Amino acid sequence: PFLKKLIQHPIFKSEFAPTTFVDNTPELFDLKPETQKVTKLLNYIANTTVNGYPGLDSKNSYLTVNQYHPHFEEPQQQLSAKKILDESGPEAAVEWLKRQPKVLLTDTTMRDAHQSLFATRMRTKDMVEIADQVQKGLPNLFSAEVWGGATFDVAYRFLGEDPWDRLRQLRQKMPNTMLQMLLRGSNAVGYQNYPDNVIDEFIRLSAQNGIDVFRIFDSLNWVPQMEESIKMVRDNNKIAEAAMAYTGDILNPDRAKYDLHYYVSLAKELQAAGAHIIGIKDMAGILRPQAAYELVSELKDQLDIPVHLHTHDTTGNGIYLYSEAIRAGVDVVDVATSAMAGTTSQPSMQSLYYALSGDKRQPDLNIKNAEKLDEYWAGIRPYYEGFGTQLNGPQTEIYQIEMPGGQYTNLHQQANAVRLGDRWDEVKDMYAEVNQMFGDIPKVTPSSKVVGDMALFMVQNDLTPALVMENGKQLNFPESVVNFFRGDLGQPAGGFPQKLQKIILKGEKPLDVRPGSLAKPANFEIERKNTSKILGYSASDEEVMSFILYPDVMADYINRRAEFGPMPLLDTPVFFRGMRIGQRVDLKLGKGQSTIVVLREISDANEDGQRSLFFDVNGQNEEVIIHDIN
Ligand code: 3PY
Ligand code: ZN
Repeated sequence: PFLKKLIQHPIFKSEFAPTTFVDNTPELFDLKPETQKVTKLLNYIANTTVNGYPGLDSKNSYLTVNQYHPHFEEPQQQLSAKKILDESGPEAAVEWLKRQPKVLLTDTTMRDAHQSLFATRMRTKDMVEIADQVQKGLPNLFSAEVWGGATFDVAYRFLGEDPWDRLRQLRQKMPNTMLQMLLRGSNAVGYQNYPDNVIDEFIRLSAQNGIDVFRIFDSLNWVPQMEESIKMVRDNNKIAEAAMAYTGDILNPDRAKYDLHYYVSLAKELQAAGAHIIGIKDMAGILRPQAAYELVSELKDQLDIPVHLHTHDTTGNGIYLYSEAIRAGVDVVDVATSAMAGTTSQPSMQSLYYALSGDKRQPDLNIKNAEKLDEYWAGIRPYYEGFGTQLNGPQTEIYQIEMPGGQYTNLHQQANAVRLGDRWDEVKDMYAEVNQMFGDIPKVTPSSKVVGDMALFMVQNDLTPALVMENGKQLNFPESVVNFFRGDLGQPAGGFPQKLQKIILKGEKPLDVRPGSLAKPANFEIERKNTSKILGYSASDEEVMSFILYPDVMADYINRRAEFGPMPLLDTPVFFRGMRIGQRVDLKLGKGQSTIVVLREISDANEDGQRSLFFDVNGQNEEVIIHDIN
């Protein structure tokens, strides 16, 4: 567009155009916002076409959009949990839940399923496109888990998207379904502790943008780290589900640290702290079916509040353990649609439905609708396959290794990145050894990252636990490990292993209080000023919050957005793979507005490594020059 304006300008057309003409004619740069958007997106597409998408093997076959899209009638309005929550508050919603004879379902397809299957790469577009049909087709869900955990930073970092915007769009499409998020207690949606006023503000904004149910956990099951969040969720009139990270094996006397008594007293503490629901967060999928029966029976006996069970199917026994938990009276279980279920993800909702045929607690699921929706998800899953580990069966070794489903795909990628891909088995075994060195801790974000970082570090440096104890003083431990031993994530049950702590801290004194109680509160006015300066306009509360949580990630996102424009509008195959010669794409920039782009030709790289891509945009020629980094 710039060149076109230049060439068509009357002065330029005349033979008197001075050499300073371009500099002195600023209106050449006044491109209409729509044109600017197209230019930026073309830049993104051209770049991705030539240089690929980070982490994706460009040799994979190109996929085109091929989506099956079901259409359901609006269901007869019934008394949904969402309606009760909005009209009568969280206590009433919980009382309603307690009265339900059938087991209820949380659909994790839009959060944990893709976090655990393909490193959280699912794009907002692919969710929003089907969200209203999920609500219509599955009106009896307890909730849809759609936010939190890793989705927040991955959206900015890898997808060029604003997670707040994702939440608002889903809220709008699913007004009658409770939306749920995973909140890492004092770590919010990050990997470190934040001051209490940041946690409070984050919860207020999440509630305001659409979250109804907050599943709150602490990676060390340390209740003081969860109390502020529970209180704040209650203050916002939303549902506070406090989750216990399940570790060890209550059936195994050799893992006595995490016995039935440990979990029951933890649950009682959380109930006393104000939890509306107790969550059992079996993030690795190691809860044995018989243990699920015993644990849920005991909790149902000893608590006044409902119990919500979460697992991952990594070990292959998900449906069996759910069935035992349902027999013991669990109120809600987490499932994903079949195409996004199994292995490191949640068990399949459709399989669970059939597993409970003839059972009076069989969930109230319209199975035909669920199967039709599944066709949609099956259609989009191939876009993301390149980010997964392609596990094709149960991994029973996880019973020993205890690695969370969400970490499995990620750590594998990290191992590849530091050239330990062919030593992945060693990394996994080391993970279990590090857990014992660290005193046997729950492993879930961020404590799982600490254990993973240490395992990678030890394999990379050919270290054994004995060598660490011997030579530790000379070793430069990963930052996350030092922070953990300093008490920055809080206190593990039974305290830190003191000898190792001394070695790792090299004389530094550890904390023994809640880190948030020492952290300087954020000054939101100063943060707002700084954020607005970077953005070049007055920052929203959400933007300020994102900058507080992830300053570098946000700065990078802002730069990319300035360079590449509205990337979330692109179809997923184009976003990840760019275009092929001859392909035609409709950019759909605004309501009913079509911008048809055809990629005509890609030149060979010149000696500076530059290629020209020739596009046809609504019939006009456009050339984009890209540096080929390969
Ligand atoms: C997260 O914190 O993102 C998790 O999913 C932990 O299991
Ligand atoms: Zn999970």
